[in-house]
Amino acid sequence: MPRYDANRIEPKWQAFWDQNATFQLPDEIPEGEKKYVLDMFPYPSGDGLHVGHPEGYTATDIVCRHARMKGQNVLHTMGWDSFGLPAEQHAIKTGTHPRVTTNKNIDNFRRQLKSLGFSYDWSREFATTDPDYYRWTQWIFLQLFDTWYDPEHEWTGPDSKQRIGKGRPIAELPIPNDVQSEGESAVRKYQDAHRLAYQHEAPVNWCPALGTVLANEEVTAEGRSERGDHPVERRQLRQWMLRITAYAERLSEELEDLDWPDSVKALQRNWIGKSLGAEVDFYIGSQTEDGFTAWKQQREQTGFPKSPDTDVLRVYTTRPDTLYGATYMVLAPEHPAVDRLTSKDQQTAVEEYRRMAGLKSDLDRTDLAKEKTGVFTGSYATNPVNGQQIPIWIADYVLVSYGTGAIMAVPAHDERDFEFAKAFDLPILQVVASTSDTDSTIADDKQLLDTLTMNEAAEGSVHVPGLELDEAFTETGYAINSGTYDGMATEDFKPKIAADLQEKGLGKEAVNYRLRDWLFSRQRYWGEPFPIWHELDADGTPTGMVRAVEDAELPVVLPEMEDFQPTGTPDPLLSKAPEEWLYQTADDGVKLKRETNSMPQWAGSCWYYLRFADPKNSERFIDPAKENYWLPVDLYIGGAEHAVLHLLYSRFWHKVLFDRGEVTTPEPFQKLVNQGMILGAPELSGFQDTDGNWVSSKKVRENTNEELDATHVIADTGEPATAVKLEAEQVEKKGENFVLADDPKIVVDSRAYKMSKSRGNVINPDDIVSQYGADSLRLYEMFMGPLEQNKPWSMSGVDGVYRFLGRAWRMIVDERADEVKLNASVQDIPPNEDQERILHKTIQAVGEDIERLSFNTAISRMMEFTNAVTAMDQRPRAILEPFVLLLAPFAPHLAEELWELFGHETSLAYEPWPEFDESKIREDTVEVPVQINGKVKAKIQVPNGADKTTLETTATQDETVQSFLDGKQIIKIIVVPGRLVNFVVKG
Ligand code: ANZ
Repeated sequence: MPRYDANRIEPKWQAFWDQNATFQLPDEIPEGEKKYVLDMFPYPSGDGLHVGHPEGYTATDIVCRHARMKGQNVLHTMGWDSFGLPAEQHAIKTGTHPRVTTNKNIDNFRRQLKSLGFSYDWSREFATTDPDYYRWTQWIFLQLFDTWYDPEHEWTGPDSKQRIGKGRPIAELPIPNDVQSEGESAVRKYQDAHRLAYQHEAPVNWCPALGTVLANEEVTAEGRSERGDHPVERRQLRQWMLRITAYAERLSEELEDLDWPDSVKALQRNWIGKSLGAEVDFYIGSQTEDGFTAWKQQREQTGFPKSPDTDVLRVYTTRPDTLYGATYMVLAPEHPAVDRLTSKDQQTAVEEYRRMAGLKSDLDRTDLAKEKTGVFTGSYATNPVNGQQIPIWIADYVLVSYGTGAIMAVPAHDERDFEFAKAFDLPILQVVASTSDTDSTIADDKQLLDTLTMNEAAEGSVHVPGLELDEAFTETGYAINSGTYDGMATEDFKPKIAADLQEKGLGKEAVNYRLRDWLFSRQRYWGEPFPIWHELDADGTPTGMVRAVEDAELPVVLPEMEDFQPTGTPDPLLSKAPEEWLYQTADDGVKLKRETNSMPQWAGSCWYYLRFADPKNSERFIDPAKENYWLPVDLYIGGAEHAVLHLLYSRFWHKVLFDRGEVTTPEPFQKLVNQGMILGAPELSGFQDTDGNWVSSKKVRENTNEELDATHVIADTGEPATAVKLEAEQVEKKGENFVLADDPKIVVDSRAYKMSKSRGNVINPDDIVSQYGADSLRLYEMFMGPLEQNKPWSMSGVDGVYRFLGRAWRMIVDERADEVKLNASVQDIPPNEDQERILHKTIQAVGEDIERLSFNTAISRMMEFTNAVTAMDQRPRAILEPFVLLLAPFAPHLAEELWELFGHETSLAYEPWPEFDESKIREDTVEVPVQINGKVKAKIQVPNGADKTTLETTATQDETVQSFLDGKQIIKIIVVPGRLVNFVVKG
């Protein structure tokens, strides 16, 4: 029986596309227009494909299939982001090499993706774990290593037109004379300190129980490991860092011209966190009036130095207008001046505090809700504007990595400072008021400032009467208690004081970015080895000097290892590698040891889109001509979870390559779309026991074949389960939740949630393919709703599109015949006007909808077509064939099968997309209302597009109209073609 049988049709066409290499691009650059459509390539996890993957992948597949039919050259391919933690964790548990696990998972992903009929050029497939690929990841790292950043350097873009300004990366670093004169080793140190890839002692998350260092993403908000929930400590370790901050300005500003969702642009800008303010120096030299005066005089001469001398603390503030309200200073516990400033009697307290702070993450430290902690250093600084001496504290709410690592604290106007001042009884001085009416200000500043004697402040015993603010006043307003600036509006005061400070050499305007340099080291085996040697002295001790692995020696292939157990120290796993891998002697006789850190998983995904355009090139990471033709990516679709890091990191690498003249576009991804999340079906959300554990309904049902009762135990929790069949009368709605009527202890949650194994609401695409077919899965995922929206899965929805495909099949195929043949109503006759109209309307709508990525509406239009044509006894082939072409991007297997049935011998993949004819869409006749003195009295039928005369004659001759005109005098006839005829009459 030739019913619609996806399981017969789909493997047949998948084999056909494979054998005929239907979607394979030639290696050479084609002629004509290009379209580069990219999916975010997956991490091949052991769980296999998730229904979220085919959502974006179907969308891009439709765009690609449509573009090919429109005659464009389409680059569309797939690969694997296959380094990563899970394969390594599996290796630790089972001893299986991560490569084995990874390859197995890749095979499974490839099989699953092929079963969905995506039109990838599979000849371009690669994995980030292939040495042929990571050879170039290492090469790009060396470009970063070989590029210097000097904030003083004027720079012009590689196209020599694009003026990029100061502080841009340079390939040749000018070496200052004094460095040069110190000899080669000083020069090398100077260079190392200016590289885009540099080494730095940075705090890492060290997890003793797992014996490994964790990435920030692997640490929970509670400061424990995501895996296993073990405590995580902060440790200082030598790390590779990438100087992404050198690109902060461009990464923020150059988002402007991209066709990306506003929300993603906002997230990126926010992450980069550009803020405008000022740097100000507070004097910490001899705390006498003479000392301070001398310092100020000297500054008037020298101006504001590039880097602060040891007699000052430099702060970064976004509110220089609050300078008069600074009542104490705070240094980050790690600030280099702390040792110098700590007085003898405060030493123990300071040391203890620094140790404690080192154990906390930045997130913990800056959490507003956390109780403020800190210690007085025993020293004082002088406020440059008023000579006031204020105590210097250390506290962990100030981060060493932001601004200058030191702040002037203005408790009256900053919430964190306010809480801190309250906790330690430090003075609070209001310097901004909401009104310019200075009479209403509360304090006499003279009297107030007099109360701030050093000792009292240090003891925290100063109470300022009349100034009991309940909370920090963080808004802008007008200056008070600010000397000659009193009464100035904040907006005017900020630039004014910055300029005044600059003139006196005490401060200057400054920009800051929240973005931090990118910590690029991991301590794992399953990552790209760094192409770096450490030089050793005769005893085998590292000298601190590094050198790049020679180009000819790339790739640095991962050593073969069998033991994947963590070292148990913060030493990377690669330090267990065989000696022959680890050590070498250079041509110049220097003993070398390999870098044993590995790169983070982000590295491989930073540039894969470039390699897809030239995946087999063994000479270069990409042929410049191919880069020039294919880049940038025209459409990039993927999950919103990559809105910040992946996109930011790849933009950064791309810009470095651009600056080095290796690529020709400043941005990699022109248009970006985030697909919405597919949530679990509400009916699969499952059950929650009174402890809040989720128990999937599937699990509950699977556990027993019979109806559950109190004697059965819920699989995951061991709790007894009462009857849990989801019958409407058994559940009661309680707020957002439903509870089982006969056992309110079990909550039935009917909302749609993100699919997760623990909730048991995961749908496996394989099951849908075997039950309904890939075309149904594809169509359903596109029909669920707008691409960008989150939407819940529904089995009945799948059933609905499956029935539509069955109808489309029956519209063309004779289901009652013994073999597959055309339906008798399919005839070689010319279509009538109605039939042409519906065809052309569908062509127009589907084409426009695909361009707008509005796939759900396109599918509706095809459903309408199918319903209309199925009702016809005679179905001209001339409207069915184009319909099959419209359906092809969405349900390609079914479309190919029908196309073949129509007698075509080649694939429809490159068949021209049907053209729609505007004239065919127009209805032939239209109905036009006829008014007598503005009231509709009749309707007339006129040919579409009829002119004024025709309308007027037809109306005048219409019987009904004549009956109204009878005996009346026509004064005027108003005709609006296509719209109305109005007779103005008298009598
Ligand atoms: C004085 C002041 C007064 C501030 C006031 C704010 C309000 P954004 O906008 O995020 O750039 N700050 C500077 N460096 C810091 C560090 N290393 N750790 C913690 N806080 C730091 O924040 C800039 C403001 O955050 C700066 O402006 C500084 O406090 C604080 F009414 O200076 B402000």
